[in-house]
Amino acid sequence: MTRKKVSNFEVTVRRFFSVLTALILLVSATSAVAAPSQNANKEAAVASEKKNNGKDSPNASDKSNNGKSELDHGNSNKGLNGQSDNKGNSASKGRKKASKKINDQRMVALNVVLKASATPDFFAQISELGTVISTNNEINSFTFRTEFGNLEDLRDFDEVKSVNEDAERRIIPVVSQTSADIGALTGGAGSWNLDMINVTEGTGNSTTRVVEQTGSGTYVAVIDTGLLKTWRSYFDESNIATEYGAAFGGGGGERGTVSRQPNKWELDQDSHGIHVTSTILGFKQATRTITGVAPDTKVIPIKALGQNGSGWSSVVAAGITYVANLKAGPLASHPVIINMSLGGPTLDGMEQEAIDYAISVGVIVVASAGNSGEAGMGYPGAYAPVISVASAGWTGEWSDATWWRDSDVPENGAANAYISDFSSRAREGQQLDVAAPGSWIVGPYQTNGQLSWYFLGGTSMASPHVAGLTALMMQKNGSMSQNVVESKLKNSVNAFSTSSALVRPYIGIAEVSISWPMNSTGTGLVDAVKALSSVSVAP
Ligand SMILES: [Ca+2]
Ligand SMILES: [Ca+2]
Ligand SMILES: [Ca+2]
Repeated sequence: MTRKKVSNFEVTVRRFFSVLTALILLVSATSAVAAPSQNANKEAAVASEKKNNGKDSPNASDKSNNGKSELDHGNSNKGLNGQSDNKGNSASKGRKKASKKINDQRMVALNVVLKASATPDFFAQISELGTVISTNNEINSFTFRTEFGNLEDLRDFDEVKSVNEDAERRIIPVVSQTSADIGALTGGAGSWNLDMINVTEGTGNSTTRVVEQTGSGTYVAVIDTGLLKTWRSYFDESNIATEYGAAFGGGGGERGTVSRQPNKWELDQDSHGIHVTSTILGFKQATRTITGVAPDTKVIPIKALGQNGSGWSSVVAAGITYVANLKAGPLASHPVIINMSLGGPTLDGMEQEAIDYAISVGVIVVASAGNSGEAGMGYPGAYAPVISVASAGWTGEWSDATWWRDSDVPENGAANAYISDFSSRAREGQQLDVAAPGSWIVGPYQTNGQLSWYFLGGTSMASPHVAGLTALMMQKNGSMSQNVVESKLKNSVNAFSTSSALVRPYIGIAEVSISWPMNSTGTGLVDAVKALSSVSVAP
């Protein structure tokens, strides 16, 4: 018996505190704010509050146990009752309950991370509290359906490293969706964004690359909404690693078990995942090919979010673990990068554990900062080991008569760049690493089932620039670890020397002043030429 003893009084007090926490969570969940946007947008609402982070989140520094031994599946099954809930359980009947009006009996899904594989005795004990509904053996974790009030009881077990509610995750919303008019992007266009980070050079239609690498031999797993079933109209089949495409569903309190859904990765109906993918690979538009950051990489489409772009951290963790297993197995000799243009207001211990596992086997993890502005970053982007990306724009995007597409972005570092007003600022305890273009990024986006292309904004669009750049760096030297890549990216940026700029919101509209604080830029705007020069060729 390794369970810590606590007095009934302490349990009651703790439960009461948990109930207060639950109320705070409920209040903040209903007070979503509209993200500031450059333009009116159908999807601008973002739940931006940080919900009770310190309370339910595991201590990021509590990484003392490195054991990766497997959760004992057989024993865990033996010790569990297999019921969908514990309403009739004798153990729970005997527990002191708080009053119903404060609802600590709410059935929830808790993500539990263990310090190592646990004993049958442990599972026998927790079977009195609820039911294991999913396991993630690689990271010694499971999702447990139980009453919210049992969270502290679980945390009291010595075997438990962290426990928190399964956390909401969703795509980082599009905040400046606008024109579908890309007709003048003629002849294999590279848009301004690739010139700004020095992947291409020249006028708006240039595909002239100024970096040698193209991502050949690398894989980028895009954990997102998956791809539209029309994806072959936008990408060459050779660029999509169909053999590794995967979808994961379920999660959360109401649906429970995380499940693998084999072919659903190419049945997305949201378009977010395909747009993110297009920044990495480039894409076809009619007879044209618009170039991408890493046009020869292979994208592994991972659908971990539902058709409305929302999901759960346990499902994202399953996707991360799946990619890590690919890197530990069939893709051992290839660089593997994860892009996550998604997030939520709290860090989840299971997702954190999955990220740590992925990094430990050599995967490089990149995520968007979030679109919540001053309300702060989302998770997993704000989790320090992750490479997090803010959204930048170019002050030359619009003139009083036309837009950039015939222009050559000047080679003046970040002097004509600005940080998008929606881009999440790093609050205390959050780490924002770099900025990349995230405003007016063109790519496939279907709103009516027909092939179509849109200019979108969001840190969702910024993150794949850095994931693609990471693929170029890893092509040059695939032996680099996460912290080496992060450090090289952060140290090769063009820093922002100003904190405000005049930006024209659209053609013919008067310039407005946009300013940004120091905690919104990371170290600065990524630069592919400088980042790649900082990488030595693998011996
Ligand atoms: Ca340039
Ligand atoms: Ca970081
Ligand atoms: Ca240029």
